Amino acid sequence: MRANNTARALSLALLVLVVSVLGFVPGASCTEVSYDERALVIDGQRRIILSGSIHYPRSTPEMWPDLIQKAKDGGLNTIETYVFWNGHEPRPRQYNFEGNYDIMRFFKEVQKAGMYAILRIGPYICGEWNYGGLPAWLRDIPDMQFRLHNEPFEREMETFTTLIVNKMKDANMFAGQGGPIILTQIENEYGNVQSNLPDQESATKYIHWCADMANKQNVGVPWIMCQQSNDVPPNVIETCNGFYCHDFKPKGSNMPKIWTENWTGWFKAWDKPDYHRPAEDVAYAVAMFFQNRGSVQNYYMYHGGTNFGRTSGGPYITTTYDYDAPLDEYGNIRQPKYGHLKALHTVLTSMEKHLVYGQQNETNLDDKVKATKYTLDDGSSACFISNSHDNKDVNVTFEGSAYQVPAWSVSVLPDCKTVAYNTAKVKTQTSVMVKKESAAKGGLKWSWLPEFLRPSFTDSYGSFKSNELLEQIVTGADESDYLWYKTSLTRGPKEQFTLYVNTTGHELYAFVNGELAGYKHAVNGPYLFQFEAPVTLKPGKNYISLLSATVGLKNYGASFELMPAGIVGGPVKLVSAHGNTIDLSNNTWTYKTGLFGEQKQIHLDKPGLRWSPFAVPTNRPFTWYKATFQAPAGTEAVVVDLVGLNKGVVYVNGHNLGRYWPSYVAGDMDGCHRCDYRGEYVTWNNQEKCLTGCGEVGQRFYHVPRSFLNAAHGAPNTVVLFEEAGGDPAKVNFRTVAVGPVCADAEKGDAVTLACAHGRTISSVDTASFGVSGGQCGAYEGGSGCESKPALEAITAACVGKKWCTVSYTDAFDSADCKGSGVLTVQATCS
Ligand SMILES: *[C@@H]1O[C@H](CO)[C@@H](O)[C@H](O)[C@H]1NC(C)=O
Ligand SMILES: *[C@@H]1O[C@H](CO)[C@@H](O)[C@H](O)[C@H]1NC(C)=O
Ligand SMILES: *[C@@H]1O[C@H](CO)[C@@H](O)[C@H](O)[C@H]1NC(C)=O
Ligand SMILES: *[C@@H]1O[C@H](CO)[C@@H](O)[C@H](O)[C@H]1NC(C)=O
Ligand SMILES: CC(=O)N[C@H]1CO[C@H](CO)[C@@H](O)[C@@H]1O
Repeated sequence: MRANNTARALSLALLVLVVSVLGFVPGASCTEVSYDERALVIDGQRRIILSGSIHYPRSTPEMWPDLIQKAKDGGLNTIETYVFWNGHEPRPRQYNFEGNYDIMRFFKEVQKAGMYAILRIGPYICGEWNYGGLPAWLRDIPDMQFRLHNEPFEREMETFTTLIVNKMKDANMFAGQGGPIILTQIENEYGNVQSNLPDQESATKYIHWCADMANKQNVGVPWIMCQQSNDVPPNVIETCNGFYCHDFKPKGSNMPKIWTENWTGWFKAWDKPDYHRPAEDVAYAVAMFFQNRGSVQNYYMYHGGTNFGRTSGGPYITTTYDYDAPLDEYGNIRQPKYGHLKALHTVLTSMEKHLVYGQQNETNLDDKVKATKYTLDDGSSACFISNSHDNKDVNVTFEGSAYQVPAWSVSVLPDCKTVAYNTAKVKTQTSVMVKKESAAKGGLKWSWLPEFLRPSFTDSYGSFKSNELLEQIVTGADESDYLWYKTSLTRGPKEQFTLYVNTTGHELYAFVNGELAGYKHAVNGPYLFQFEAPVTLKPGKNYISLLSATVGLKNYGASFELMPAGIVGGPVKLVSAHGNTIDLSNNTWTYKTGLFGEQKQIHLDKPGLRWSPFAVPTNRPFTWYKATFQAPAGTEAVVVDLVGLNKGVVYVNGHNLGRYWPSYVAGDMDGCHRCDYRGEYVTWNNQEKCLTGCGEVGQRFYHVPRSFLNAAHGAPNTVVLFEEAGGDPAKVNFRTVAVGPVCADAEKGDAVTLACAHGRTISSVDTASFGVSGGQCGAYEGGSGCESKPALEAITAACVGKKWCTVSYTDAFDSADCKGSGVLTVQATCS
């Protein structure tokens, strides 16, 4: 790449523009942010940005400082988050900036940690978040068209965007004001859907309006648009999302290469196993990005967290949003991913000047092996050698030295001589997290309360009536998962029918004269299904009561917001054995949003409710359960194990932990039976790999943040369950999440470092072997015949009883039988 004078002049002009538009005088603490074709320019210096996504509503304010500090300790300099419109404005102009929606507090924590921040306003965010972050009440506004050029949508979007920007300005959060925010985003992944939208002209106008509206906000830092692909407005920087972004080039000259979403793993759905993206592959993608002139990189997610309450999107996204991120759902360090990336960040940071100022020279060593050298004016240089073959290790000669580069890996040479890091060589321990039993023996003592359904079995109690079957999102404004559709019909003699209900999902319960006739949910895919059940009608008046339940609204796709939920249009039919059909679709239907228990706020356990400790039922649909428990001692994360339950919602001390659905078992997929980090990682088209949990309960454990608990000794804590479909709470209990087995691989000369967490110590060293024959950490299968007795003894002596230990792998560990066997594998147990 040759130095380009025009580009330099342009970037200078841009800098001047940024400063003058800002309108306030930069003081000592103020930071100027602009960009050029190489990087963001912060206070006159090109910088590399190593950023991680932490979504504030997916954790608690009490967790934020620890999560942010762990990100900083992991070698990041920036925290990124979306802004969650429907969480902040649940009803028009009624705002929520409390608790885990206290966005200002979150940004102040980032600032306190001395990190930069990226503010992705959207306000459409996708994010596996309910309705992509857009408030459902927008649908009630006449002539509203989402994400197209129309006054109602643009007005609401501008009102919310301005509100957030002004809050940030008032708190001096933008870099030019001395705050942490260096980049801001408007819209999100519009390029993925734009060409499928119904009105192309309107779409173009809209996306350009977005850019202009954003620029009008005078935030003093650049605006980005991620995944805009085509039709990129000139006044924003286009950025890339994906598993790999090294081949990405932003449209428009003089723009740096920014990766807004490097997917560290993948989200989970109730019917899917757990996704894992190997640490080697994430590191490979990041190293490739920086090798190929990337300079701003964000991990999506660095901490995934939890979809508390009714926030999960989908439909069918689980309550856990762990994402296989470097920090797990509970905020624990996930090893080896966290440590392996930290080591990469350390070496990349040491090369920062070379990466953003160095002259780049690429040498192709073969079609998929490339050496890249960044040389500074002072003659110093930093190098990468990448091997993109997915199964061929190579030996290459570069500048007179020989290097072995494993398949699908990048070697990083900060001095162009010594390999300081290879993405395929994981030197960090693997920590296997275990769920420790902690509840009192004998289990929890439950009492119960039936959901008050009787009024739902009439056709009078309701909010309004209509002669058609209405869509649920519009009708209920997404105030509850539940919508009742009720009607009645008068019959002569007793007669058998089959009841058919066509619905757009997501779950349907059908009652006839107060008896549950059956229930059904859509299987993943299109959410349309037909419910069918035999029913008996009696002489006189018969009541048909249909309860439709949503499990998170769609968050992605062209016109996703118009994807209906509920019994839209039906038909709802009764068909007799003789084929006589009674079509109820145009009957008078009475509507009621929500359940009585929700209205009465049973989850708050207010006095006056008649909880019964007697004859606690099992497999009884529409039942509330309550128990008290002691908070588990210590600081380890707490989870509630809901095995045995069916589907519903769980609350602790009034906090909604999210929807639960342990009766949903993850399907079997080929990806559960193969895991090679080499080769492209994708999560679609049956190309998945490294999945776990096939055939197991989709989500069994639900996070109970410590701040939701009353920790004082003897203080009661209350768990309330709303079991919708009928389950057994007998096995429900509380557990803590702790490091169990830890394992490490080392080559001669490496130090083996093992560490527990939360004050636990190493209780035993179980394996020290040159090559294990199979299994994985926690369950290595021995029998390779290459156990090293000296290694086992030395590591046992150094580690047992310690919170952490380091032992060097020297010649002394070589065993007679397995001389020169190379990699030593060690397994120990924390307890
Ligand atoms: C780039 O590297 C190649 C191979 O090492 C070398 O022949 C060439 O002179 C270098 N080019 C520049 C501009 O440094
Ligand atoms: C690379 O070189 C090493 C050391 O000389 C040798 O053991 C190995 O087999 C070579 N690998 C390949 C793929 O040629
Ligand atoms: C109702 O669902 C059934 C079964 O999927 C389907 O065959 C039928 O066409 C649907 N009826 C309407 C009107 O959509
Ligand atoms: C219900 O009403 C709609 C709209 O008036 C009409 O198109 C439809 O045919 C009616 N269905 C039945 C079963 O009468
Ligand atoms: C750059 C990149 O990998 N983009 C991918 C993002 O994800 C979509 C699917 O959701 C792919 O189609 C893109 O190729």
